[in-house]
Amino acid sequence: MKITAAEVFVGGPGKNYVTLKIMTDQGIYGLGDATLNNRETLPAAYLQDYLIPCLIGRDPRNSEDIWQYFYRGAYFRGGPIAMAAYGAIDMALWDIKAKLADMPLYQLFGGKSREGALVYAHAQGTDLEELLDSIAGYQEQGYKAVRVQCGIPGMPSASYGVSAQKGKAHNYITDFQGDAPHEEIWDTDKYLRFIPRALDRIRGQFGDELKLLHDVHHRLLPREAAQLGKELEPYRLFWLEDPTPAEDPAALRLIRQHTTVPIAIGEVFNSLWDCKQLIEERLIDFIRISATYGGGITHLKRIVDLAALHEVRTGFHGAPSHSPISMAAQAHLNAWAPNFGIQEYLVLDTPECDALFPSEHRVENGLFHVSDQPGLGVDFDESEARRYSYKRGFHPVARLEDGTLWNY
Ligand code: KDG
Ligand code: MG
Repeated sequence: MKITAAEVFVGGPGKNYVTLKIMTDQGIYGLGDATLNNRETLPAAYLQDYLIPCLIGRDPRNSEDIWQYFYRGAYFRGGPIAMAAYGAIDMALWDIKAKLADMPLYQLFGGKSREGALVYAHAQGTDLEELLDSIAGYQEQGYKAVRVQCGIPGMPSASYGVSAQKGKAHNYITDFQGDAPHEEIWDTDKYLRFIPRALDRIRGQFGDELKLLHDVHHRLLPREAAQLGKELEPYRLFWLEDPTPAEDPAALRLIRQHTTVPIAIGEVFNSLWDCKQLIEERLIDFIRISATYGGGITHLKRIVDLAALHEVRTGFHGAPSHSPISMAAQAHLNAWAPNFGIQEYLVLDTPECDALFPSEHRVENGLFHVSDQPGLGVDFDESEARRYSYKRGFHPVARLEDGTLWNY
């Protein structure tokens, strides 16, 4: 069996999805996602200029060897651009392998460990009242876990994960389009004063059963994060995400000495080597790396296995940064992983997105039910894809009130 051709498409409904399609001489094709949020053209160029030419003629069933060939063969290691490109190839090869086996992908890992995988939705409000309404809305839809992000009283601009305008839905994609990064102002003291009060209200109103998550988005110093973790303990968070910048394990050691709040980190990681120390030293409770930036299924599965050895559970990134193909790759891992924790899930199922990526994966009552179609269980409609073109976007930039650049 041989790879005969591969093509990259960039675009989508409001989002520059980077979709790879690998064709074979047996008529079976595989799909992969290389969407690197707000830097989408870079993995696309890497695929087109360097990787696809080396794929043609290879046996697509040798996904391990192909992964090693690109990873080791590049000489330079890792990085989100390269790992997103290897990740897309790897997903497409597993898609082909499972289609050849005529099985849904999770069967190749060892079958299902659960019928539905717990997901969390994103509740947000420019103020607490709006956030409470947003949480209630998700609870009514059956969600059992909700991430809660709130505008901070007195903060000069919107805080992370919150719409700039009351009553307006926050859209991570269209809000970030434009020719330069939008700038936000951040004030740690105001944030630290308000968040415990907000969690107190939320727990009081929604009771003990609803799982609550909160994303600090890398904005605190280690001592501040330790203080916040301690203050939030009575509200029994499912997790506190990215309390400090992910690349500093020593910060987490300090936080761990002061609080038992569960910690989730890893959405900015792109290799096992980024995750290894945090997992082995049990500095985190959930690993957030994604199939796209994490080099695809082959590499992500190694991380999941390492995490299982250390009682770290999965909580894969699932912002609309990634396409439904990557979500499907993660859904198959989630169905199997003995150490599955939760899956971030932002509703992507607009009619336009469904038309571009048809699939039978579905979320019901807060659980992700993986499709039983052979392969990844997602298709890609090329004629739909031709309706879309690339639009540049940027992550916002955060500054302190005096102008000092901070972590977004
Ligand atoms: O590209 C960055 C976004 O995907 C990120 O800001 C979203 O923090 C995020 C999350 O938890 O989904
Ligand atoms: Mg996050």
